Amino acid sequence: FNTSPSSSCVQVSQYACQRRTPLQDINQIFTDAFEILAENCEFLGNKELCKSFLRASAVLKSLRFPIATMKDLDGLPLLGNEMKTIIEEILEDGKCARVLDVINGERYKSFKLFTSIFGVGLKTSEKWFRMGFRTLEEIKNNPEFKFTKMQKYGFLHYEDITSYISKSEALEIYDFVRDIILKLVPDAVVTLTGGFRRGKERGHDVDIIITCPRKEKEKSILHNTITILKNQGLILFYDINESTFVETKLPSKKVDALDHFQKCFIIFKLVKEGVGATNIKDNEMESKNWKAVRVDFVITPYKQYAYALLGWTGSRQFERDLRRYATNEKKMMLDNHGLFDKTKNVFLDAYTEEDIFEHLGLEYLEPWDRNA
Ligand code: DCP
Ligand code: MG
Repeated sequence: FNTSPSSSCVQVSQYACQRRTPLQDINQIFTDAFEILAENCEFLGNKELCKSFLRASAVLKSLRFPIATMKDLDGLPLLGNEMKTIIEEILEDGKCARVLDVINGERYKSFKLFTSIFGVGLKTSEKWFRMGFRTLEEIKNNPEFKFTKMQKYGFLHYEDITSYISKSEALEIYDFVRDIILKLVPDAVVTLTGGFRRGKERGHDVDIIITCPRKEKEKSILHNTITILKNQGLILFYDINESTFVETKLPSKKVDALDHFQKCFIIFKLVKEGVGATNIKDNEMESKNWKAVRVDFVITPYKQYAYALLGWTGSRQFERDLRRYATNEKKMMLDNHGLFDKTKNVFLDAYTEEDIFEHLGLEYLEPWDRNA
């Protein structure tokens, strides 16, 4: 797998699902540049160019050697002239003027700031930017603004939510929640997914996926768990989206479509033992003994669990390439709910991620090799 710069003998696939992409990225100087440019395109609504930058970045992330000369790019897919110009400039100067322009640009800076608030997406950012706002203070203190409840709590816990969650914090929450769920439903399956499952040491949220092999038994888990957590005072905010999943519906054609499973977006109160247990008056000198942490719960029927797990493990770019591969190379449709074979006109059952890779004719990749 791409261990040598003389890539003549190794063909690098254009699909991340046919390459191993471990966590360690030895071409980060280039992939960071591409990802900033991609993000800027996303903020500008230029989806095609955004895709091109992300695919180029993902190709470089899969290499097991650092790009040292332009010759090292020979034979690599998805690196057109636009991409090569950027790589060449970084090789020569250690930086790229186009990237510097982006990160110093008003629009990029504002969108970065606005989208960092829980509950604020591209549409709201665009609106605020057009209205002339540039800082969080201007927005927070504007009496005319009507914020959603999510945004209100996003502002309230802004510092905590925008700081990183460590793996040990994620595991602490996961263990705690799993114990509660297993007391409710002993044969429930509770899995820590997202970036932490791919081996990341830090993340921006804790993604937990839940199912039960006994049909329909998963249905009571979410509300009962939330009630218990609420009673313990551990929920700062929550928003439950009920399932709109329909088993007969074909997988979505949109690559980034959200899934229809029951889920809950939470701001969890992670209490740190032994911190801030001072008896000094409420406001003075008291260090806060808890941290607000973003947690997502996703509940799936057992039949869809493997697909949901694969979908929620990510990375986002890995998922996009899996779907693109299924569509273009296999005449199949893949999303978080299932895999439909258009040639045979059937949904393909899968109970493990290995089953899904097999249906797609792909060599199995472990979660830690999916860091595209
Ligand atoms: N995902 C999804 N539907 C959503 C949200 C996420 O299918 N509504 C998928 C896409 C990601 C994976 O779940 O590949 C995890 O999403 P995150 O945004 O939590 O990303 P990571 O966990 O990979 O990174 P981070 O450390 O930023 O949380
Ligand atoms: Mg995550």
